[in-house]
Amino acid sequence: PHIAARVVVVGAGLAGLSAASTLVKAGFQHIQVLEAMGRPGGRIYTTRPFGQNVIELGANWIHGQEANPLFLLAQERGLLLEERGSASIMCLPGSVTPRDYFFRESGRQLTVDEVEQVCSFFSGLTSRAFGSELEPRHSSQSLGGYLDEEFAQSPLAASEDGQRVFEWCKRSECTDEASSSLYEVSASQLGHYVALEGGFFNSLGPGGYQALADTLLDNLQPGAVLCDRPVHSIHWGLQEEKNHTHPVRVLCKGGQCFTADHVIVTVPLGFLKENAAAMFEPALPKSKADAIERLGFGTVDKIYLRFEDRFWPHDCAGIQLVWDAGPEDEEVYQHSRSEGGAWRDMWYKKICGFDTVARHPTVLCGWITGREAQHMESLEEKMVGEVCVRLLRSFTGWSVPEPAQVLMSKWGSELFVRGSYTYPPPGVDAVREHTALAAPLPLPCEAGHSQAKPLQVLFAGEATHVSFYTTTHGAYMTGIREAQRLIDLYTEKEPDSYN
Ligand code: 6YU
Repeated sequence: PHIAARVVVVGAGLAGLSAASTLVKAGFQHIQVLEAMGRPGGRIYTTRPFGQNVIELGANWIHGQEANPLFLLAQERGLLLEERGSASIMCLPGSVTPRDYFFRESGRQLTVDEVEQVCSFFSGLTSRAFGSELEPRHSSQSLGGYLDEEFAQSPLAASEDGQRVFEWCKRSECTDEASSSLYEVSASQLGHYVALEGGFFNSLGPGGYQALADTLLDNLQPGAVLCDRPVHSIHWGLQEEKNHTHPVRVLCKGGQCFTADHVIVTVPLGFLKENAAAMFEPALPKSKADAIERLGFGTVDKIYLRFEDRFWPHDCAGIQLVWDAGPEDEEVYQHSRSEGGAWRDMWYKKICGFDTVARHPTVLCGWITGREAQHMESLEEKMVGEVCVRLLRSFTGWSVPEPAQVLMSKWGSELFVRGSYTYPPPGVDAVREHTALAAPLPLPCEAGHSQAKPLQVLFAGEATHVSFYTTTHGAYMTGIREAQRLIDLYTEKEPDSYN
């Protein structure tokens, strides 16, 4: 069918591109994607700063295989890495191997046994949270509070090394949760996140994540995606009797104006937190404004260091930093909260460690999260590189050369993103808030009052998925979900459930 309705999609990340491509395939003739940045992809950001092999500044992996449509798409297009052994693996408590070298601040290397025992105990605890197997007394606790309480009862807590490795586990888990601290994440709400079966770290081939975004772009007409078009405001509920031919008008910063029957908004939650109040006319309903405020959106950054030569042993997959008193140590955390900005001077203590990088034999990738990551973004790359080298030298005692190149992501300062991904803070009903964020406007109760046209403003994006938030497949599925609402509207099909 040829469907003449005009649809504007705001944002050309995975959600926006999957929405646009699904609509085009269903016969929609007038699709315009407006992207604020100079490139499509959003939080997929594949670059080549160190030669021809890719470096991912945003998403790296496809999480899970079974029932993961993005994994299937990548497989169908031959975009997956063929040799699984050559993928980059991020060192998380659940994926520690003997090839991960853990060092104490004193320069002493910890034994594999010591590290593995604590990490596997830690992963058991987080699995219970993700599996909704927490006891009722943990239901209002933060993830950090729950973990501390359980760890205190374990014999592993008797050893000082055990305590310090446990702190590393919490710091490292912050990269999964994109949070400043696990004391700011709800323990019980994590149970709503669904981890798909199959490898957690499925890697893409030589074209990286951008190759996957390109398969969606290929379905669109030339000119369907306009970059450098930041949307300034969205005016909806416009009525024909007042001479409006379409119910929605989308205004870009440069003054360009697009009229539409429907707009699909896929901007990140971080952008909404900062701009939603001024962006919509009429203003968003309270349920949506509350969801934007209540859900958390934190920063995860990567620091890439390229050296002329490799200085670490061949069997070493990464170097992990175990502090005597790091920022996820509860006392340090509470103290730094009461002391205001004291954590700024020690931002580098939030770096979990440095992992090796696939296809880049002389590159290390450091991980840092939260307010400390945001602070790092304000520093010069050269200075960040110097701090990293100082840490590597003092923890390992190895002779570490100056890096030839330093490159870091800046997701917290990126005006059109303002962070990395979504997490549920303590006390928040995550399912309710993700659902409220996803609800199209006008809401059914409002539509009943007037003769308002349906589905004027729709919402997609990672943060609008109840169980796959934080992920690329979640973002991808929400784009299809919103496109499907419109397809059903024009093909008069009984709508399915849109979850
Ligand atoms: C994944 C991974 N991965 C690392 C890092 C980051 C993220 N994720 P987009 O932002 O893409 O698009 C919106 C567009 O809108 C954007 O282009 C804007 O410029 C534009 N825009 C904004 N304002 C506008 C305006 N006014 N006008 C016009 N346009 C405007 N996900 O699956 N695997 O390895 C990682 C990682 C550093 C930053 C990730 C990963 C998250 C994904 O990147 C992200 O969800 C999607 O790309 C978002 O797509 P989108 O379309 O919604 O928005 C709790 C718990 C769970 C347990 N954890 C599970 C694993 C969590 C992930 N873990 C690892 C993360 C890594 C390493």
